[in-house]
Amino acid sequence: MRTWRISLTYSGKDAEGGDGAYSFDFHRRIFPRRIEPGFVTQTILIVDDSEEAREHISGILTEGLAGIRTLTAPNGLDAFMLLVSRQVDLVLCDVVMPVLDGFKFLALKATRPDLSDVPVIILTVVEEVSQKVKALEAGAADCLTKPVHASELLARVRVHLKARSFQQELRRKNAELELLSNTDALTRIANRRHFLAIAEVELLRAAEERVPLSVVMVDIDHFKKINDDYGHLIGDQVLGRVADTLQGDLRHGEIAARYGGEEFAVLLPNTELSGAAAFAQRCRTRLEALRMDVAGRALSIRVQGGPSLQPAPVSVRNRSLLEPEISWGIQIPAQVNELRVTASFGVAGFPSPKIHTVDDLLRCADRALYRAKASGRDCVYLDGQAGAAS
Ligand code: GH3
Ligand code: MG
Ligand code: MG
Repeated sequence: MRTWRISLTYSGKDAEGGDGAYSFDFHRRIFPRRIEPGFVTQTILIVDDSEEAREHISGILTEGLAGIRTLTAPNGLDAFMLLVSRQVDLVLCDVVMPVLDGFKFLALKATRPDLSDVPVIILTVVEEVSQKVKALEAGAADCLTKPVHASELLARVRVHLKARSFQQELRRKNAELELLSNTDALTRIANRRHFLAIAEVELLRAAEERVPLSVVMVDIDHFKKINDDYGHLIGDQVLGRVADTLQGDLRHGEIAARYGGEEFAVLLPNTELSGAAAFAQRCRTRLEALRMDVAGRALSIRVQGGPSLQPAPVSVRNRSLLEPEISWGIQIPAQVNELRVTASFGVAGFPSPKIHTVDDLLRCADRALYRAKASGRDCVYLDGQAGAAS
C-alpha cells in the first residue's frame, strides 16, 4: 500500500527580518515510527565483565547490522535485570564473570517463561566441545569461541534475529486467530464457545475456593418483530447495541457473550444470586432507556407498462420493442422512528443444591428466563423464585 507524503513549507522573513523557513512533514508526524521495508530495530544485550570486550562486540554489531541497538551489562545479574525491564531481542553472554556467571544467568533466565524466546549466544574462551554442549543444554541458542570472528558473529546473530522475528510474527498471528475464534463477528463480544470454556474454568474455581458464581441469560423481546418492521440490518445493529449495553456494565473478570441469535449470556464470578439480580436489573433498565433512531421500511410503488397492454418486458433486450413505455414510481419516504428494545432476564447462581455443572447452571438460568418471558417479558426472574424480581 502506498502512503502519501505531504510537506508544507513556509518561507519568508523571520522576526529579525532575516530569511526564515518553516517546514512541516505530515508523513513524519503521522507515521513517526514508520520505517523502510526490511529495516527493523532490534536490541542486543552484550554481557561481559571486560569493558573492552563489550565495546569491541558492540562496534562489530552496530557497524555490521542495520538498525541494531546495543545494551551492555558487566555480569549476569545486571543482564537479568535489564532483560526483565527492557525489550531485548538477543543476548551475547560471556561465561566467566563476577557476581553471576554465564551459566547461572542462563539458569536464572530459565525461571521466567516469558523470556524463553529471547535467544542467548554464549561466548566462551574454552574450545572444548563439552563446554559448548553444557551451554546448549543449559538453554543457550548457540555458542561461539572467543576471540570472535566479526563475520561469523554477524552471520550467527543475523540467523537468530531472523528466527526471533519469525517466531514473534507467528505468535502475533496466533493471538489474532485466537481472538477471532473467541469473538462473535457481529457484536464483537465473546462467542458461545469462549463463554462455555471460561464458565468451565470459573465453576471449577468457584467450587475449589468456595466462592459464588452467577449466570444471567438475556433474550431480546419480540426481536423477530424488530427484524420484520425495520429489516435485518437494523436488527443486526440492535444486537450490537444490546451487546454494548451488557458489556458496558462489566467488572474485571466478568464476561458477556452472544449465546445464540438474539440471546446473550453473562458470567459473573464472585457474585451471589442477589448481586447478579441487581446486575440484570441495571441492564434491563438501560436497555429500556435505549433509543435508536431508525427509518422504517420505505413504501415503494412502481407502475410499468407499454402501449399495447403487453406483459411487462422480461429482459432489457426486449425493452426497445415495447417503446414507448410508461414507467413511473412513487416512493413514500420512510418515517424516522425511535426504536425501543427490551429484554427478559433469567438468573442462576452457584452454589445451589441443583447445580453441579455448567450445564446445570445454564439450564437453571434458562428456566428462569423462560418464566420471565411467560410472565410478560421485560423483567428479571431468579432461579427458584416464584414471582418476578422486577
Ligand atoms: P421472544 O420475545 O419470545 O424472545 O420473541 P422473539 O421474536 O425475540 O424470538 P424468536 O425466537 O421468535 O425470534 C428470534 C429472531 O431472531 C428470529 C431470527 O430471525 C432473529 N435472528 C437470529 N439471529 C439474528 C441475527 O444475527 N441478525 C438478525 N437481524 N436477526 C437474527
Ligand atoms: Mg427473543
Ligand atoms: Mg430467543
